[in-house]
Amino acid sequence: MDTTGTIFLPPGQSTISGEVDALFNFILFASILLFLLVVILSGYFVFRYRRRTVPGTTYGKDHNVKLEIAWTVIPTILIIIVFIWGFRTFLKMRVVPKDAIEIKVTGQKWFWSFDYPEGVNTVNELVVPVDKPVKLLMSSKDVIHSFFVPNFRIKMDVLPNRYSITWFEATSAGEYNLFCTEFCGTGHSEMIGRVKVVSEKEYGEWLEATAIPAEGISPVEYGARLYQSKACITCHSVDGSLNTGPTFYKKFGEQEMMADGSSVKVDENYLRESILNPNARVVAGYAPVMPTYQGILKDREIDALIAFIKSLKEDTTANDE
Ligand code: HEC
Ligand SMILES: [Cu+2]
Repeated sequence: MDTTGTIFLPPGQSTISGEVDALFNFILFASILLFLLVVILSGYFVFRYRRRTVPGTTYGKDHNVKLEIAWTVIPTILIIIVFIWGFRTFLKMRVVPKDAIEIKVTGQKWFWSFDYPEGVNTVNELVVPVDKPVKLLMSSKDVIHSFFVPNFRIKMDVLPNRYSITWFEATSAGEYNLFCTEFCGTGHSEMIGRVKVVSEKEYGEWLEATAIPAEGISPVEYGARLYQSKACITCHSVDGSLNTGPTFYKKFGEQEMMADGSSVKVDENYLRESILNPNARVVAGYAPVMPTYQGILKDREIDALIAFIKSLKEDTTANDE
């Protein structure tokens, strides 16, 4: 159900979003109305029944039964409505449809990775078909994260040592933001991903193309794709510009200064170590914030990334996409 969005959230693009927004707006406007009623009446009464100069003046009324019943019964009815409405929506959000596609979500410092039943793995990019329920089975490798897709109106904590589950069904194709809303550490706010909603046909094609990626393309091209799909791009540039991590431009074969004062020649083994065990040797001038890709990248993928970094020695124009 598409909605135009609320004053706080972007347009709703999932089957549940219309219901969430309607309930949210109901609570918001009922609260505003009651707030105004109480504040305006209080203000009026303070003025109307202020102490007069004539001593000994009293007013005959000290309570009003009808009024008291009204202000007890009306809020009670409102709260019952909110409870029943909210509980029904909550159940819909909790009970995963049987035919849902199941995707494993892993949160870690500081990115998201997704594992598909077909063996495909992506980083910070969740690709799903439109009009199909998708179940997310989520866990964390380190601290608590929180998976939030504003357009779908779903938000769920992602915990270490335990699975949490949420689901959604996207109602229109497009690209939507994915955030981590656990703001208790430095990097959560940088765990920005995308949810790409595509047609069923495109989804099948994408799975196929991603599952057998080395087919028909060179290791350098494959590496260039991984550089994007595995989120290296968020921290490393290929044109020499500064970022969270050092640039890959003209990196290969260089002599690199480490934080401990030693220097290292950038060769294949050093690159491999930097990807799998980034804190073993930290580049001078940078914080040790690179996540380990141990268990995420396969050997073939590491080979391709190294080939890609090597190719940036001479020419970067081919990788500007
Ligand atoms: C969250 C940010 C971040 C992401 C994502 C990231 N890196 Fe890094 N990377 C860093 C930082 C910071 C350093 C420098 C500190 C260090 O050596 O650990 C670094 C260092 C490196 C180095 C050593 C560079 C040098 O100049 O010696 C290589 C190689 C590297 N990363 C490769 C990758 C690859 C390949 C990916 C994607 C699969 C990736 N990184 C993803 C932040 C990141
Ligand atoms: Cu997080």
